[in-house]
Amino acid sequence: MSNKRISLTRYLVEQQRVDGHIPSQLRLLLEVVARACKSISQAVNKGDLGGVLGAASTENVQGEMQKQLDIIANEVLIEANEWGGHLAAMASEEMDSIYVVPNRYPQGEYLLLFDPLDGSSNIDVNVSIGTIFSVLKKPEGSIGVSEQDFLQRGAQQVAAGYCVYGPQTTLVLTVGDGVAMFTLDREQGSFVLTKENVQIPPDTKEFAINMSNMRHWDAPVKRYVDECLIGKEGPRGKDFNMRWVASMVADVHRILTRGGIFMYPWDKREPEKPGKLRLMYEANPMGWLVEQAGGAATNGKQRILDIQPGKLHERVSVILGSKNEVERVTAYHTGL
Ligand code: AHM
Ligand code: MG
Repeated sequence: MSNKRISLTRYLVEQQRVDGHIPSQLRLLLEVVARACKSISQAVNKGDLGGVLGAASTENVQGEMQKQLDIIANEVLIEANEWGGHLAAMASEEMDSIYVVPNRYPQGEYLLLFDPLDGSSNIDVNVSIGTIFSVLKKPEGSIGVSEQDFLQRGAQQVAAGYCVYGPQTTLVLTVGDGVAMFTLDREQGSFVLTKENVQIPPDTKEFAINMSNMRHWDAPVKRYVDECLIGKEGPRGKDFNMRWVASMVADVHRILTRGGIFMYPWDKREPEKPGKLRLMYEANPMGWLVEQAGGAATNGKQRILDIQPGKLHERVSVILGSKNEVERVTAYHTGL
């Protein structure tokens, strides 16, 4: 990368103009999402000073208690995005059904899905959290907009990303041409390109999984983790390290930065649930980012991005990160 500072705006304009990767409506959408993330970042930074910590007295559609910041972040994203004319509708972890852009505003061609504040259990303890988003195109010829329009495979995403609120606020983005990272310069108030062409090394010695669920796992996941734990003396012939932030954004950010494997697999606690994480606004955007950086993402049996969603808040088992490790865990499931 050259020494000159490239802002997110400039990066997107160049993607639009030089490379033809993004139409102007999509560029506007991404700028608006970035602006919303800046404002969420400010609320996160204020913490107790802004009175934003602690629980709200509501539950979301998944039956999880909401935190005040979950609700604030959701509102910030909706308010920022509803009036610009780039969207037809939005969907969020924190809303039961889709939010159609009110008819006082122009309707756009895109659909935006988000987990407004991922890692909710880390909000009050000052550990990294983030926003995850996925962008789809409204299917051609559909009249009005319905939940059905959202039910597209992850492979059909036109943009995806996340913003991690940690020691730095970093926005990570793909429009299908690799992965770029932008760090928030708080003095200037703008996101500045700090990494391009992000690549995940194919091999790793670091795994991320909630080990307290071990007794509930299925045999293939147990086998993989057991082999990591045996280390040098076992079939892997090397020692492994473990990291688990419990914010998917932070765990995936580490993997995009230095490699690793992240798993939130199906387990026996609630066997009818395919997993904990949500397909459309957690696994799909993260899966595409990881693939765009040379990694892989599966549910143990198939590529995440090939799964046809049956409903908006569908859950999925997630195994993603360094390609050779993800392929190994997947092979333990499929027997191939
Ligand atoms: P959330 O969207 O309600 O925050 O839940 C998703 C989070 C992920 O960020 C993280 O990987 C996982 O849940 C943590 O789960 P656990 O509490 O089992 O460690
Ligand atoms: Mg989440």
